[in-house]
Order: sequence, then C-alpha cells, then structure tokens
Amino acid sequence: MRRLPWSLSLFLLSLGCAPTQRQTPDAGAPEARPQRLAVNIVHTYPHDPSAFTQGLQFHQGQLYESTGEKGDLRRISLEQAAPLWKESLPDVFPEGLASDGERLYQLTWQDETLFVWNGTPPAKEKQVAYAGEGWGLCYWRGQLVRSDGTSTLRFHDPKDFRVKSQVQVTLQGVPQEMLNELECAEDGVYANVWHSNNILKIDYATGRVLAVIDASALAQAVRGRVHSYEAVLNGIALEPGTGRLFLTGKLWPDLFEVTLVGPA
Ligand code: DDQ
Ligand code: CA
Repeated sequence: MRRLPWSLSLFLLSLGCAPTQRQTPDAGAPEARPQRLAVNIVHTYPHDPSAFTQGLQFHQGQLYESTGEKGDLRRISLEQAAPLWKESLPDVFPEGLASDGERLYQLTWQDETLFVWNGTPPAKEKQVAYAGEGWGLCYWRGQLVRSDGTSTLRFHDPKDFRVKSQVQVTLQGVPQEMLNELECAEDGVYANVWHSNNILKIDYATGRVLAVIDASALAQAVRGRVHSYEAVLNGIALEPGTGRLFLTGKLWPDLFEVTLVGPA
C-alpha cells in the first residue's frame, strides 16, 4: 500500500477518518460499522437519589439493585423510591449484580470478594475471593460475565468464580475501556461506559461492539436534580418475559423504562 503524505495523514486524522485498525490482519471481511441507536423514554419511575447504583437486575420476578459506597443489596419497585427490603454491606464497596434464576451474585469494587445470595429474601450463602476489580456483572448461558474497568470482559464459572475465558471489547478495532454495569441479552451484552452517556452492545464471542446507544436523553431528563460529579448513567435491567428495558444512574432520582430507536 502506498503511504499517504504526512500532511494528508494528519488532515485525515484530524477529521477522525484515519484508516481503522482491523482486529486481526486476516480476519476476512472488514469489521461492520456498529449500529447507532438512541433511547426513547416510555415511563419515568421513582429511584432513591441516595442509591449509588452499581447493579440493576431482575431476579425471580422482582427488581434488585446493588448500591456502592456505603452499599447494600436491595429489592426495589417501580412504585416507590424507598427499597422494599435491603441488607447493608458496610465493610465493602458493592458493585455489579447478576442472577442465574436461582441465586444472586454481587461483585465488590476492590474488595476482591463475590457475594452469593440465595432464598427469599436473599440470604448470604457464601463469599468467593477473586483477583482484580469488580465493576459490572451479568449471567449468560451458564457463565458470569464480569467487567473490571478495562476493555476486557471475563467469563467466570458461577460455581467457583474461576475465569474460563475472556474477550477484548473493540469498536472498529479500538479497545473500549471503562466498561461498567452490564446486562446480558440474548443477542449481546449491554455495557455502560463509565462517565459517558453511551451504552455499548457487544458480541459475546468476538467482543466487537454491535451498537452504540446514546442515552444522553436520560442525563438531560435528570439535569438540575443531581448534585454529584459521580451521578452518572449506570444501571441496566432487561425484564425477562416482557423484554422491557430499564435504565438509571448513580444518585439519580428517576428510573426510566426506555425503547431503543434508530437515528432520527
Ligand atoms: N466504579 O463504579 C467505577 C467501579 C467505581 C466508582 C467509584 C467512584 C468513586 C466514589 C467515591 C465515593 C466516595 C465519596
Ligand atoms: Ca444489570
């Protein structure tokens, strides 16, 4: 391939249209452009503005939330902001939350401890140690998917939380870091990007970003009613059966039911 003159390369770079890196040189067809989607607010529900949301997850027909900072595990509802049930976790910084239908799995940020909950109301069944940070967690086809703030998603065995495999998340070849709250859907894993209004939809097998969802309409909706730099979009839950999609943020007063829409 002929090299572009230096000045032209710089010009193209400044336009953001530098040649995109391919993930592997012999990967065959070039990586498809991700879909660009936005959110449409269907309903607005109350959310506890003191909840530092780190995980949002349906479990046995109920909605659960993991909150960080001075955190807890709580059962919440769409009717009221106050939790219906909660158990405080004063010694750790709780993070992502996942359900395998029977148990709840709750990460911690830097405490290297996974909590496994069982029963109704959930009771702590065991704690499992792991290495590294815990950010988001979701369950898909017998595996727990964990983000840790890097561009890597790790797939754990729920039995002992051993890492079985991992994948790097890329958007047109560029690694995507700061992946936070997760939600496992049939056709991809949704990931909040920390301190951004974007949610990425990621292919489980290749790590490629399939869609970039612009959720800035939600930050817009809570503007003026949040008072912390850390009050960012974080919290994705898909309701089994109905497919309804709920999104919220840390310290946000609202929890939104949304639909995804194509570009205007
Ligand atoms: N993480 O969710 C991105 C993994 C961690 C967020 C921690 C943000 C700092 C919170 C500090 C609160 C203490 C006042
Ligand atoms: Ca979730």
